[in-house]
Amino acid sequence: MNKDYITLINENLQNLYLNHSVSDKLSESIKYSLDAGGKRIRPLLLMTTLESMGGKPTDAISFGLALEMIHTYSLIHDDLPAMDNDDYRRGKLTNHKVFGEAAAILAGDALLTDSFQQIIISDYDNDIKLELMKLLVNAAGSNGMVAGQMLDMESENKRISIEMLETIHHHKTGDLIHAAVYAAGIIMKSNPDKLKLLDQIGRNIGLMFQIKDDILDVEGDFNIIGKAVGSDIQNEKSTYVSLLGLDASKKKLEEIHLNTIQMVDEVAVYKEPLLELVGFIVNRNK
Ligand code: GRG
Repeated sequence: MNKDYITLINENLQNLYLNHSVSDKLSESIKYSLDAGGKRIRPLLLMTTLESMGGKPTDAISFGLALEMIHTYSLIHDDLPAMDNDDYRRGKLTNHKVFGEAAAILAGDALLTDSFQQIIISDYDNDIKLELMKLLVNAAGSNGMVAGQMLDMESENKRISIEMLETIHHHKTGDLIHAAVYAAGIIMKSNPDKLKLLDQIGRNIGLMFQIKDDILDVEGDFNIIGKAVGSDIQNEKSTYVSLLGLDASKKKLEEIHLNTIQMVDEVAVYKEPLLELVGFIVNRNK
């Protein structure tokens, strides 16, 4: 995992709301969550995929910021009392616990809306901007993350099939992660064969990310992951672990990892950076 990339992403995120003065409370609420210690997996994935494809990692910044802004909004809203009702996120009080529910809703609304501004003001060619917009709208909206969240809420306290679980995570977590990987191909104007491989790699990484998240909910340490452990079991949520068992979940994770390594091998000019990041996602402890 490239620490310089994380520093660059953090610097850019910190500069976003420096001169916003229409509402200090809104800016403070947004900055609190943007700067709360996220791993920056989505922009990192984009920068690293670009590097592995022989592109310029800094070309990732604008779209990477947009992804992290949408991701941050989704976490703020997910923690609200009407949704998961969580008090802690990344080891800190959740946004609504500090700023109140209304401000937390508005901080999420603002982050979502402002994310598109990052693409509009970027240096990408207009045709690339349009493709990136389409990708982001599909990944985040009513056919993407929001739909996945809805299905997830509807399936609470129910035993669902493994197919339904995959559909939920394909959208709820997978679509944004997929967009991070696929965007590298759009930015580099890759040919259809490479785009197809990036599409599959992005899907695999999204799936691995979620399986690992479910495993961490059972095996993780609160002091490291910064949120309650065992919450899925307590909320009677269907997860890979509850449907397949811990060992089968780990095996599935390993299989998808091996398949991903093969595809990265095929598409990358320098495979090491992307393989290292994928390894981090599979082996992370938070
Ligand atoms: C509220 C519209 C709306 C959507 C919420 C993604 C999501 C949809 C909710 C998050 C619920 C959750 C904890 C899902 C598990 C996978 C996941 C997205 C974990 C958090 O992502 P990380 O690990 O977070 O990248 P950090 O804190 O590192 O940024």
